[in-house]
Amino acid sequence: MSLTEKPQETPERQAFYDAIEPESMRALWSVMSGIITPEPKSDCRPFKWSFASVRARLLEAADLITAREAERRVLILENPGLKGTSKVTTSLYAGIQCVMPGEVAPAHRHTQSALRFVLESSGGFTAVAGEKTEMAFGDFVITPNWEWHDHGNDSDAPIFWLDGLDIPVVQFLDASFAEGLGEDQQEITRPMGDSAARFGANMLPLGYEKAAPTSPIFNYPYARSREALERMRRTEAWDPAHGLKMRYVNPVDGGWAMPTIGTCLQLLPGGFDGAPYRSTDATVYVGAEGNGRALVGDQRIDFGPRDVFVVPSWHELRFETAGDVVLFSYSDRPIQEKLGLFRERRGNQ
Ligand code: GTQ
Repeated sequence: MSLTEKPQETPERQAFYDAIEPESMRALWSVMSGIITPEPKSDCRPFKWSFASVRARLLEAADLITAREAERRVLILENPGLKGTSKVTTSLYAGIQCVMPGEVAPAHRHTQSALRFVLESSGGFTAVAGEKTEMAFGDFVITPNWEWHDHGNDSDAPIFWLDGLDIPVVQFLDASFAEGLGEDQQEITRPMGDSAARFGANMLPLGYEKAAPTSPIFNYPYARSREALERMRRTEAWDPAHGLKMRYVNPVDGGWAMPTIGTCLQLLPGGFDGAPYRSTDATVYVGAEGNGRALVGDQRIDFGPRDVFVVPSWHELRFETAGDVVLFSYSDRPIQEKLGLFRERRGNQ
């Protein structure tokens, strides 16, 4: 028997399939080539959302509903190959959230983990587990699963950020729990900057023991990450496919910052003509600085700052740039690594 070819159908075989169907049975050989494929086969498509379009739609939405009534005023970035599923890739969710001046998105918690990548802010904040943090452009902010979180905007301009959540993973596992606090904002029990001081200074409180799978740092400020890339470029240790690509780490164990979502920041220098690369983790990219081009399979994606685009699993990806480009990205790589499923390939075989 071959994994790639289905045995010939005959009227007798079809009659047999029809007979066992009401008995909740299915012949493996009639479906095997569709469920055990020689290479990843996904409905997820390469696609780009321009920030300008989503931003304009969010401002329209702001006339229709408050953040409080909506709970979260978010436009989901739904992959056109996965219509009706609220997924950006098979395993992950993306949305762009808007909080208008003076608004709050009320406190709630859920078993889904969330990341924020701040796209536009002149004074937004989020509170997570009793601590508030300011959200500035390019900051990567984490909401670990089951922690209370609420968002607000003290400034006089709307704020926008990208939400990345593991909603499809939790849905797949039938492990969703959620509840509201019943109040707009949770009680603040720790001063701003507390977790950055404890865990973000290349030190840990003596005797600290890992208590959760998520990094205890919940804001990785853009200024620090960007500075690291700028200093690294002087060594010119460019990766042919990724330029300079750094992953955000959990300082407690050196692993990914989140258990289900891997996050990275990368710098591509001006004039980059990247080598082809593919991997099994479908990836969501967000422009932070500069304009560039991603060649994904046979598609060409021109992107600029704050645009969001998707590279599906096992699609060849190549980057080209004119000037410097900085990209934030996230994928389900930590899950695939834990399960021994992650694969990558360089070159264009
Ligand atoms: O900010 O808590 O985009 O609960 C989707 C679900 C954002 C949030 C989303 C959420 C949130």
